[in-house]
Amino acid sequence: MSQELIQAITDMREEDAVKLATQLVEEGKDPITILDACREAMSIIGKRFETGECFIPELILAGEILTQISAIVKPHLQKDGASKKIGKVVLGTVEGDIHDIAKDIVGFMLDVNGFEVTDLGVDVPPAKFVEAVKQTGATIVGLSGFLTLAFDPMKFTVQAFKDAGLTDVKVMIGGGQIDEQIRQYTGADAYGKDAMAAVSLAKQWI
Ligand code: B12
Repeated sequence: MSQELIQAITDMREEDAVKLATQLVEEGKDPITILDACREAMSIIGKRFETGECFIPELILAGEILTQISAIVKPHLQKDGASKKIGKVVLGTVEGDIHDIAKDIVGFMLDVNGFEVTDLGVDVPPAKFVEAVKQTGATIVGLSGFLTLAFDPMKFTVQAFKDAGLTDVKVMIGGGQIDEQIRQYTGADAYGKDAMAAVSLAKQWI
C-alpha cells in the first residue's frame, strides 16, 4: 500500500495520492510509515528533476500533494503521542524569496520529530523573525532561501537577532544555493543540507 502511495505521488495522481493516504490513516497504518513513503516519493521526484525528466510544474504539484497529505497525517501523529514537543523553532523563507516547498518539508520533518514549529511563510523580513522569537520563546531559528538574493536577507536576519539582544538564539540556514561559505558570510550558527540535517541540528541545540 505504501508502494502504491509512492507510485501515485510520483505519477502526480493528486486525487489518488490523497485518497490512498486517507485510506491508510483510516486503516490505522503507522503515520510515520506514510510520511516515509512521501519522503521517498519526493526524493524520486527530486532526482527526476535533476535529470530533466520532470520540470517546475511537477515540483509545485508534488509540493501541493505533500502539503495535503501532511494535513491528513499530522493529527494522527499527535494522537500517537509521537509529537510530544521537545523544543521550539521559528522557520521561514527570507525576505525577497518565495520558494517554500523545501521549507515546508523542513518544517514538516521538525514537527514530526517533536519540535513546535512556527512557520512564518515566505518573503519574511528580519523584524518579523525577531518578533516571532520574542512571542514564542523559540530558541532555534531556521532560515530558508533559494536565491542568491537571499544571502543578504539571511545576514540581516542574523544581525537583527544580535541587535535585539537575542544572542542565545541558534540560527540554521539552508536551501539550494546555501553552503558553508554562505553560512560564514551570513554569520548563522550552522548550515543544513536537507530536512534531516535540520532535525539533527535542532536536536543538538536543545
Ligand atoms: C521549484 C522552483 C521554483 C518554484 C517555487 C515553488 C515553491 N512553492 O517553492 C517557482 C516556479 C515559483 C520558482 C520561482 C522562482 N525561481 Co525558482 N526554482 C525552483 C527549483 C526548480 C526547485 C527548488 C525546490 O523547491 N527544490 C525542491 C527541494 C525539496 O529540494 P532541496 O533543495 O533538496 O530541499 C532541501 C534543502 O534545500 C534543505 N533546506 C531548505 N531550506 C532549509 C532551511 C534550513 C534551516 C535547513 C537546515 C535546510 C533547508 O532541506 C530541503 C528538504 O530536504 C530551483 C532549482 C533548484 N535545483 O534548486 C529553482 C531556483 C531556485 N529558482 C530560481 C529563480 C531564478 C527563480 C525566480 C527568480 C524565477 C523568475 N525569474 O521569476 C523565481 C523567484 C521568485 C522569488 N522572489 O522567490 C533559481 C535561483 C538562481 C539564483 N542563483 O538565485 C534556481 C536555482 C533555478 C536556476 N537554476 O536558475 N522557483
